[in-house]
Amino acid sequence: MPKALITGITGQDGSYLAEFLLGQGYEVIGMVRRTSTTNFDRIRDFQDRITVVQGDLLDQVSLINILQEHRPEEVFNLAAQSFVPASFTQPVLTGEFTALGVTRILDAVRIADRSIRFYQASSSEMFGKVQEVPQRESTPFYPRSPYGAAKLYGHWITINYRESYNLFACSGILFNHESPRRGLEFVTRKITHAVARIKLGMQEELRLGNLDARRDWGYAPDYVHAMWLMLQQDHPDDYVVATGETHSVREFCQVAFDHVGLDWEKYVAVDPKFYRPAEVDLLVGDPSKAGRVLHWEPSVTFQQLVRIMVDADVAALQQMGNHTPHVG
Ligand code: NAP
Ligand code: F7E
Repeated sequence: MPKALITGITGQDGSYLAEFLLGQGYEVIGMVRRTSTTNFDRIRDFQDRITVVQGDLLDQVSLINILQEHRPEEVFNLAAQSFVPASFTQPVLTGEFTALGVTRILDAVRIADRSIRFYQASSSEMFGKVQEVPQRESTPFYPRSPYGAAKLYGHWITINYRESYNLFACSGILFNHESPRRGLEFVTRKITHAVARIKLGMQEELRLGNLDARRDWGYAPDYVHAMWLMLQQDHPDDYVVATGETHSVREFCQVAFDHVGLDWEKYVAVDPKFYRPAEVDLLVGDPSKAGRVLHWEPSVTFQQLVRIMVDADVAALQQMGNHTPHVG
């Protein structure tokens, strides 16, 4: 039975990846950081089928100990401070988690077992102020946030450890991917959750920032499959994973409100509070290398994604009644 360690297993991608690996017959070790209350909502359904271990990207000793004790063959480094606005208010902490954290775990791999196959969760945010459209593996980077800069460090240190120590280390440059498990503060889930609340009479207005921003939005379960495929190849490499389509935040609102029979313009208000000090205006990826080498392709269209998320939020709210948080 192959064994994999997932850092960030309590996050959106970690939970989907764990389910996927269990389906492939893996033994799954999930690293969680210690907190005073547990935050296992996304992994509750299969928690009894995985091994949860405590560790933190800030604490290298914990990383070395986990690798030495559990001896995984594959490590998926998904843990990070992943919310771009928080990276402007906590830039140093974001650098510790999202940039130096990658070195800590790569070095733990180097010390514990150099035969481990390693996946690093890189991001389209590294393209930032885009230098080419669409963005591909060879496109020059120009990050526009402390998060993007931290991810770029993580990307290059992964390549450096591959070249310096011959590690099987891959970097997946993933464009935005969403699902009903997306955190409530990210724009897609903020919209679909608000649409459901408005439809059910629990909320009257949705306040958003820049409606003109364009993103290449895919479906998270498709993207964790691509992560796994990268580690099954003969050689380690870096891949863009994207749909190749771009849509604005405004279009996302339109499709989401339309789906429940509402006119988005009556409910959405622009609030400059949600503008960023520097914005990424346009992202659209070219996933042709992932298609050619990994035989990967997205299975869910933009319209389907929006509807999946709205339907899930409506169903969850109907089930939970009025006890859900309102995200401002
Ligand atoms: P997410 O939902 O924000 O999950 C992040 C995970 O990291 C959580 O499990 C969190 O634990 C954990 N974490 C944070 N700081 C940690 C630390 N110091 N030590 C250990 N664990 C820590 O993110 P996601 O959307 O699943 O994304 C997964 C990865 O892909 C992230 O690295 C993200 O930056 C990257 N990425 C995401 C996208 C996307 O569109 N989703 C695109 C490109 C790249 P808690 O539950 O304790 O907070
Ligand atoms: O913003 C605009 C905002 O926070 C998308 C992370 O997973 O994907 C994600 O980063 C766009 C931005 O995601 C609101 O200005 C408008 O242009 O959903 P987001 P992100 O910043 O693209 C990348 C690939 C990652 O790697 C990251 O970890 O939407 N926007 N109004 C808003 N965004 C938010 N959050 N809230 C608003 O009210």
